[in-house]
Amino acid sequence: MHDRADHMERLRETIRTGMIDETVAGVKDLIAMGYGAEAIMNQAMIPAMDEVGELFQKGEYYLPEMLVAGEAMKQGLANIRPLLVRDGSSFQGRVVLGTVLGDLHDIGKNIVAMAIEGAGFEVIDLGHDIPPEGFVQAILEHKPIAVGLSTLLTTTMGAMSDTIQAVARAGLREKVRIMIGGAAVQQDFASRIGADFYGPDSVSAMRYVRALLKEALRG
Ligand code: B1M
Repeated sequence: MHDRADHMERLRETIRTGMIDETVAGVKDLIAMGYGAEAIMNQAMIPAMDEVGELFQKGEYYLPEMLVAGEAMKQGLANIRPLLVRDGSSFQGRVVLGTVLGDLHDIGKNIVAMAIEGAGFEVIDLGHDIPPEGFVQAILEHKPIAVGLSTLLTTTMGAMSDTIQAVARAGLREKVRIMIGGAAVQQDFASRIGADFYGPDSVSAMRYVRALLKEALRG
């Protein structure tokens, strides 16, 4: 019989080694044991991704291992989603999210989307590898309260700046707030490229859009 800590450790291991079915079963077990979404993500799932990143950096993992671990993570998260996302009946406003051009990483962005949806917002998730014009089009079409850009690669940080400039060129900069996040970026970069907000994690991003909504309702 395993105790609770063993279940967390086991989930970390199944994600790290890309065992998809076992990951889904592990997430379900932890939910049945009464763990909340944040505990499961913060104690097992996100640390597993960090371990995968370290193994890749050390040359012990190659792209295929990172890929299957990422897939296990995504399938596990799909089972966490119902805990975080309400039925949408308390619609509060719309937020556009996407990972910028050249970057295929979308797990962190998906977690941010779940947190924001969970707070009652409608999220228009554009996906990954989104060119600046894709964000501009989405702002015109959906008129969101905020746009969120995510990136994990240092090589695609420039695409964030390009996107903000494209939004400004389209005459939309005053109409929408832009937040950025993802492991490659920090506050000083956000300030430098003229983003309105840098979110280190999903909760801060969710709090920011909530604060924006309060401001809009007051305004
Ligand atoms: Co890639 N990868 N990867 N990868 N990968 C990293 C990012 C890397 C750090 C690994 C390493 O070397 N240690 C490294 C980047 C180095 C760098 O640029 N400094 C790297 C590399 C090099 C690459 C490739 C270039 C490898 C290659 O081809 N040689 C390649 C790039 C492909 C491309 O995008 N063009 C590549 C590919 C991949 C996979 C496709 C195999 C897979 C992605 C699967 C997927 O996303 N669907 C993958 C994975 C899984 C990783 C690691 C292991 C895990 C990423 C992850 O999901 N983290 C990663 C190592 C690591 O991060 N430790 C790595 C968990 C996630 C919850 O965290 O995304 O940071 P994160 O999100 C957080 C916060 O940052 C924040 O909230 C989230 C929740 O707390 N946040 C926001 C994120 N977006 C936000 C937006 C906001 C606010 C907050 O507002 C809008």
